[in-house]
Amino acid sequence: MPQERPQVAIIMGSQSDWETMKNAADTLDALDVGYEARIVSAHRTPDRMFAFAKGAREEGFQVIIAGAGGAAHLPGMVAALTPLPVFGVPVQSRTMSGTDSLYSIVQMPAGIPVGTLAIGRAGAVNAALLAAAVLALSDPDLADRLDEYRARQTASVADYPIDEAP
Ligand code: RP5
Repeated sequence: MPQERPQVAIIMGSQSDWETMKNAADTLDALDVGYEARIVSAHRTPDRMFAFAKGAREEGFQVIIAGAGGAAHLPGMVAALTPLPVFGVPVQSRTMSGTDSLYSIVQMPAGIPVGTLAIGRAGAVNAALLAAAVLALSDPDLADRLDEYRARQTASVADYPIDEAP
């Protein structure tokens, strides 16, 4: 049954994060999962972040994917303000290759979890797949689509490597 409201919120600290976070959006598109993408900065728009996080459940979101880079406080702060599951994506920063982002997101204190993914594109794709897996627990059609996604992925892997054009 089509969902009236997007179930997943994809939030990011800056427009510059979209190149990475678009991979989460593309993955949710491939699974036909509704989402809304917004820029919500913990540092530059703290009031917007607070309002989003406090209202996310009432807005109908069920899972939040939060990407940020550098001093990446967004996923943890949002997780502190909402009971919804939050998956954090460390965006690859220019100066420290995303290790700063990763450490900022992953070391949450006990009691406020952020499911932290890999740095960059892989993390964004996998955050979307985890979000879909959570939703699939109560959505058998989505569970089927996830199975098909995995099957397509498996079928796309060649048995032998080939020389690629330079
Ligand atoms: C963080 O600062 C954002 O998540 C972004 O990854 C980083 C740099 O932001 P810009 O200076 O590119 O806007 O808040």
